[in-house]
Amino acid sequence: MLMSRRRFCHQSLVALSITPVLKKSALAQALRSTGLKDLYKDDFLIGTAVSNRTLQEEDRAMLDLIAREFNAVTAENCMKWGQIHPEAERWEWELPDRLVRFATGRNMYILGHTLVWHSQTARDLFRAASGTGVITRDDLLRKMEDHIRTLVGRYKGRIAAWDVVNEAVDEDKGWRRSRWFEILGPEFLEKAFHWAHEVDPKAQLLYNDYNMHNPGKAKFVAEFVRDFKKRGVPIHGVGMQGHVGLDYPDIREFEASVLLFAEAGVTVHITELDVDVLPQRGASGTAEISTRVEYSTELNPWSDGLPTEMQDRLARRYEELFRLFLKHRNLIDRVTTWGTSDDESWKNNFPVPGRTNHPLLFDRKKQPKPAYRAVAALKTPS
Ligand code: 9MR
Repeated sequence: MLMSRRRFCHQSLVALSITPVLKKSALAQALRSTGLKDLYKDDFLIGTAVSNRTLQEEDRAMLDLIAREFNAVTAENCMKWGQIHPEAERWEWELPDRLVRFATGRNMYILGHTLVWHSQTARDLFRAASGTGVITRDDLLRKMEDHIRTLVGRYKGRIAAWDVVNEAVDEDKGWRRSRWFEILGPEFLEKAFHWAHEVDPKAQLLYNDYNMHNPGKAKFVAEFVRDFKKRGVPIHGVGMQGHVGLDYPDIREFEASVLLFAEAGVTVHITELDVDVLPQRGASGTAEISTRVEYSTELNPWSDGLPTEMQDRLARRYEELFRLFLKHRNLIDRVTTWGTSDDESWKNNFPVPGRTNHPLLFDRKKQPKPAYRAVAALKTPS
């Protein structure tokens, strides 16, 4: 399975012979020069998403932290269609090039996110060339092909894996009725996979979606993955985003989906992990980005920092998730958190704008949280 894993040969941590009292400081010391990526080097890649701000400002502190802790990076936003290819003849290469330079120089696994998605598209993508009406099927296919060939081609051999299609399934209702689907039908997925594969036959090609623990959604995805494989459509992996909460979903549902995708013949990537600690209201336990819930102070209880008891709950939840990932380390290629420190998380503004969320492994001062230590401790001999 993991060509990628073999490429990364990091020095392993010297076994720590420590008493429980010393454990925390010994761990901290050991991790100063190394990171989670080293602890998990025999299990799976450990990744993070890199924000536009980090790339624009060339934020040294953040980039150093990323290089120390992670061996895989995903562009959080800068490779999405609307950002990298905002107009038919305009490509914005600067930020993606910076990311690829940074990661290539450090021998990191780079994940291209994402080739075809219904959200964050270019303004004119679905408009007819004449400027009025909807684009024809053939013209849209041509645009998609040109986009994929140009983007995958530019980074051929350097981007190890692509989220080829993102979020094309509408929970347990089947295909999402997106513009892509309305104009092209489900065939758009196959075309995207074929073109990406033609351009870079060595790249791992993934289908990526949220709420993949939902049994109906997982079944639908596993079925089309099987069908693709049977018909020679080049799909190699499924991305389970993993935008979860402290008590949803049930870990057993998450596990059932990992097994289902593995049985369908692909590897599993955990692509966008974060754990929402804030109160839920309505349909807020989802990553459907059109969801909006109005702000109120009751929905924002930890604006001055996360109390110890909540830090512990978060740590236990991360521990539970990583125990599951370790249990299925032969099926899982990569675990990526959706951002590095809490201040940069999309969860501060979703689904309620303007809150203070604490979903990641590093706090607002870029310091490791108890959740980080819980994840590290799973791989540290005591
Ligand atoms: O984290 C991303 C955020 O900065 C963007 O505003 C948002 C809007 O599209 O997208 C976020 O990332 C999404 C990812 O690309 C796909 N899965 C869901 C993620 C969270 O919305």
